[in-house]
Amino acid sequence: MKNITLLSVILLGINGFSQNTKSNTTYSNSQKYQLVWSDEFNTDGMPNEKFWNYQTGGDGGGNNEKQFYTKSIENSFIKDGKLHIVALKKNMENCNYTSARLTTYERFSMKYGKVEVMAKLPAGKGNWPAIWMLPNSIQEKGKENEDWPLCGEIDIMEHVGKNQDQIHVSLHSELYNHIKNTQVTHFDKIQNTTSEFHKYGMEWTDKFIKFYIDDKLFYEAFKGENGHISTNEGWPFDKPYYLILNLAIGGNWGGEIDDSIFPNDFQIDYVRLYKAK
Ligand SMILES: [Ca+2]
Repeated sequence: MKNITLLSVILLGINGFSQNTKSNTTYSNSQKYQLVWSDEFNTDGMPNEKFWNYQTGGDGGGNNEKQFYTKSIENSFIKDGKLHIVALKKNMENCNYTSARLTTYERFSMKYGKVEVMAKLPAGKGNWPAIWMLPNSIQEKGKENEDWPLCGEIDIMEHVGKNQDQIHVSLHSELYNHIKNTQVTHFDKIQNTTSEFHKYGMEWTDKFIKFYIDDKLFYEAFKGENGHISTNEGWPFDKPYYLILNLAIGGNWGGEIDDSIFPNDFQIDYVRLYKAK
């Protein structure tokens, strides 16, 4: 999933808002992490704008997607401890569907660390929920700006409803991206992704990126190995990235849309971001 919407420029670096800095966790390689940012979605109503930025509009996300992203509480709201991103069959400008895309851009970004998102995916042909990251550099104007795919992209979870329970993770770069069909990607079946919550995780250091589902290693890539040359063109993952949660409809990958699936509800129990201790 790519997104080239431009917003105003503020680089927050790895500092940001923190709800809870007390919890510690231990991960697979026994590296210890400290929670530095989280949203447990405990307060009903609109998502907290101290934590989340909306990217709105119907530009198709560079993939010919069919939704119009809004800031309406119809399309994203918190209820009973969960964030709901809801796609609706509703006309908005030139689009036949509405949905939401929330990001931590200008709220929190991180270089290295660990991401954990507990989510239950929406079922149905035509949808395309995603948990992913882009670097601040895609939004910068002027000298620091990097266009996609040179900037890089980290896809922690992608699922298209037409392939039920097939979870994809990907790393995109100038040398490896889906336009050239050279992206670094991995997919596999995970049971009950649309009926149960699963934890989608990513561990990121200056040497590797590893993806986890329910704390089990799903895929790993190492800088400088297997063609991942260590320059920015091959491994653009040494700079601050922000997190994105969205529910796309249709498009080049989402495909044909079954209009009976709406309202289509992507539920997120929590987002937790950690730094290595
Ligand atoms: Ca929660």
